Amino acid sequence: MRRSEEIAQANLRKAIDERGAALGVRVRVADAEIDVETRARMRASFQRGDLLTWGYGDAYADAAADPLHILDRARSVICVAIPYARFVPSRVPKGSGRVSKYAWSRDYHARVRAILNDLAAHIDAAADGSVTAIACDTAPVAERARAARSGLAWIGKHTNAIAPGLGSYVFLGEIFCSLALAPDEPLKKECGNCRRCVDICPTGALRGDYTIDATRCIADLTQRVDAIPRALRPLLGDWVWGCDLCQEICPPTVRAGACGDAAFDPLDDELARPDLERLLALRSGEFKRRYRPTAMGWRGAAILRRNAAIGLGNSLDRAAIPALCRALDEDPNPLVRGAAAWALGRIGGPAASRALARARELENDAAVAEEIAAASKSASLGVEGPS
Ligand code: B12
Ligand code: SF4
Ligand code: SF4
Repeated sequence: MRRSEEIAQANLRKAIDERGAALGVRVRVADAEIDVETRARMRASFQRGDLLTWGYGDAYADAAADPLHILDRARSVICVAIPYARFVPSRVPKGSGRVSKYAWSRDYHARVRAILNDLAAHIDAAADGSVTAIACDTAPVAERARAARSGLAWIGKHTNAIAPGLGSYVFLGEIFCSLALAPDEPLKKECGNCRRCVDICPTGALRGDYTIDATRCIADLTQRVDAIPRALRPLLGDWVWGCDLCQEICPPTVRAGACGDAAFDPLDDELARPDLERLLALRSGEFKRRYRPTAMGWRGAAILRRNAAIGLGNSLDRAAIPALCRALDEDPNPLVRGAAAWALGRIGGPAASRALARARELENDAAVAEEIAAASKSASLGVEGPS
């Protein structure tokens, strides 16, 4: 490389770092080579069925490991970490559900894309032409692995990317660039003997070898648009969207504290700790106003009502029975009626049994009728019965 090119690149890098710092994000640079190790790890994961609900296969792994899939002239990848940890609202009312930190603010994609576009515009302006393409989340990019390659973060046993000093509550985004910027060095860090995330995961999704069976992860289960497997429902506890347990316990993330951007504050208290009965009765007006602007709005109102029913069942609180009966009798969506039946079966007792017997006479949907039959058995055994 000529001396003048070296100086131009060093100046560009300085400008990227300065702009990143002004935006409150961390930036590192990776090469744009095919990541052969990641391709192999992803293929193995998909073959095991770890990402079954996502329909990923070899073709996705090949694309995700190859930056040329996003920008055919790519020679470097500028990896960006955007911290989002904010304080958990102090008010935790009885009967409320839990929402992952990533989902209670305005949908993060908008903020992340605005940051990436801003940085990319600076790079294009410095290069005097269009040399960039951005990606965040939805494109086939192995974002964690590329972040690790750039030295932005290292990958923990919970499979999240951990940025030194910021922890794992960081969103990732990339700017693919046709200029060959000098890459940064990967970090030499790993979890050692720590297994806190593995031990706390309620569903056993984490294997402890830096892989996950995502079909058991609560983040995946609460997004499912088909019925959540019955055996896993009790393990959801009160999570109604996503799950943070494996990160809440992770030492580097705990040490980092609430270092996130204020754009990721809960839009309101209700979003961070939704009242489960109110969520179970969610209708389209409130959904559009309160939930659709957030990541919780991705799958529609009925999925949130379904998740609220499961949370109420897991509360084992008989005070929830009237609300669950209403949902079982009146909710237009079979998934919600099925989950309400399951919740009544889980809480159990005479009132729940009577409601299930009544609903059995009236229900026309075969899948819901099957849920009611299974729930009736549990209900008659009371709260100590099987789930
Ligand atoms: C599908 C998906 C999910 C699925 C599957 C998650 C999973 N672990 O694969 C579900 C719905 C479960 C999910 C959950 C969450 N997700 Co998600 N998800 C994605 C998405 C769209 C694709 C991920 C993917 O391809 N998975 C397949 C696996 C095999 O690949 P991978 O995890 O990306 O990378 C692995 C390999 O590269 C391999 N690897 C490669 N090289 C090396 C080298 C070494 C040394 C090691 C050890 C491993 C390794 O290990 C990596 C880690 O498992 C990405 C966005 C994207 N395009 O990348 C966001 C993304 C991974 N999700 C994100 C977030 C925030 C979450 C949640 C925290 C949200 C929540 N709280 O509910 C949880 C975390 C749960 C968890 N423990 O993983 C962030 C993660 C940020 C971060 N700091 O890591 C991403 C990057 C979105 C973004 N742009 O910010 N997610
Ligand atoms: S997000 Fe929750 S369910 Fe998923 S791996 Fe972490 S602790 Fe387990
Ligand atoms: S909790 Fe421990 S094992 Fe899990 S990712 Fe964090 S440091 Fe690694």
